[in-house]
Amino acid sequence: MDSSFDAALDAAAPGRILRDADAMARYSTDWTRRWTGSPRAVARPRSVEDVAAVLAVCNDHRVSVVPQGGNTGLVGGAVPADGSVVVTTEALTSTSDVREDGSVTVGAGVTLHELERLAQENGRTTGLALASGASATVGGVASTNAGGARVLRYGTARDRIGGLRAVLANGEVVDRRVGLRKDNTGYDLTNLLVGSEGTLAVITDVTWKLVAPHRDRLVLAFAFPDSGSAADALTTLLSFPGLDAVEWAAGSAVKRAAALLDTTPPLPTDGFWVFVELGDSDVGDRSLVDASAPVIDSLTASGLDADRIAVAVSVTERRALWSFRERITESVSAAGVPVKLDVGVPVHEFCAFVDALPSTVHGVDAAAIPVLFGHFAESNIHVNILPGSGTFSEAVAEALEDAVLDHVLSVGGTVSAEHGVGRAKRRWLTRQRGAVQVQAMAAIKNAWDPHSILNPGVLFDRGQAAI
Ligand code: 2HG
Ligand code: ZN
Repeated sequence: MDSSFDAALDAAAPGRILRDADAMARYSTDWTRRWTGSPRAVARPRSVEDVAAVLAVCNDHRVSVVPQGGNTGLVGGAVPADGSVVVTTEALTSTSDVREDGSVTVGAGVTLHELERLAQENGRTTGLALASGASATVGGVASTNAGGARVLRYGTARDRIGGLRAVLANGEVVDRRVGLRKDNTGYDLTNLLVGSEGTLAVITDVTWKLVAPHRDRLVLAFAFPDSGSAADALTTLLSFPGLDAVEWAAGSAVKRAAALLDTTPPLPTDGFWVFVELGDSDVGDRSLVDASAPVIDSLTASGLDADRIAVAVSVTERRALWSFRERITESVSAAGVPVKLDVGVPVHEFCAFVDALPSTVHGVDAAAIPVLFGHFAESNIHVNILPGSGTFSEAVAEALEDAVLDHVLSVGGTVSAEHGVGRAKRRWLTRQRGAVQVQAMAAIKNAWDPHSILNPGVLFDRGQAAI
């Protein structure tokens, strides 16, 4: 690469380009520690004009660009390709006023927790709950169509995003920030960019549709003896009034979170835990405890022991109970570098799939330790697999992924329910979506990014988006 590129990059965003190895280190490896790369530079644009100028230079010189938000992704979707320029959106932190319709436009670098703070100051809430919300940015959430714990009530990021602004590979700007509630004028570019994982444009601003908050919440946990009894209870669980979330974790996963928290779980950890979160906005004048009582009665009438139910009322109690679910990811990371899979299966396959997972995993590596949890209402299973000792070789990691994902596909599930494809799941994209759909995606990619500079190796093999 000629030095004219470096000079042009410096001129595109003066003072905003990092090349020092130490300064670039935190942009080079992602949170999972499984993915890493060596960028040639990191650009920290402060405005959409900076982003446009950086992209135009990279496009002219055919240098790869890797857009990066909070670097909390789990599929290697924002890890630099070697020799690429990382464009971090962390300095894009503008915020608009909250409008009368509850929408607000913020820079892509605003974190989810900052957006939540802004929402609460204005008597609203974001409707998106991610354990990584302190670091995850709105731009990253948009690019990956993040899900989280409250999808049941508020949908995924896609449902909360009313508009956005993004810079195309050649530096041109697509501005859809206005986010009109009704606007049937041609292709929906906002929804195309949401979930496109940085392969079509760099999202610089997002218009978020805030929602009305609850006045009160209630968190419940149920320690079912096994997955079968939990699955049998799903319809009843989904009949709780004011439902925000129905999550699950194997008892053994709860035990890990408890060890991390240095505390004792309030219920037995032999079986299958379900966590339910309720909000009071739609239960009228009744308290959540009163409103939920009939459903609890029907669960006990169907055979669940009352001493396998925990109810958390105060903020402190709710946080404590919820942390047995929310801190599992952290407890897994503390134990080693896991193979992380995020699969979804049809609801009627959930039980058989979860019960078969240990033998699926042990068929590849008898010492491997599956840690299972996820989003019960969406039949979404976070399959984390820890090595019995040391670290998995790449070959064993791939064999584990193949064994689990083959099973997922054989029952009509998805190899990525909410974390995206990134680099990690690319091998399965054609098997998941079929050649016709992948070619349709590649045609879009090639039209928007003809020199394939944006996030190469994500979704498509590097240089293989061609049709
Ligand atoms: C969650 O639901 C996140 O907690 C992380 O999606 C899942 O660590 C994981 O596998
Ligand atoms: Zn999740």
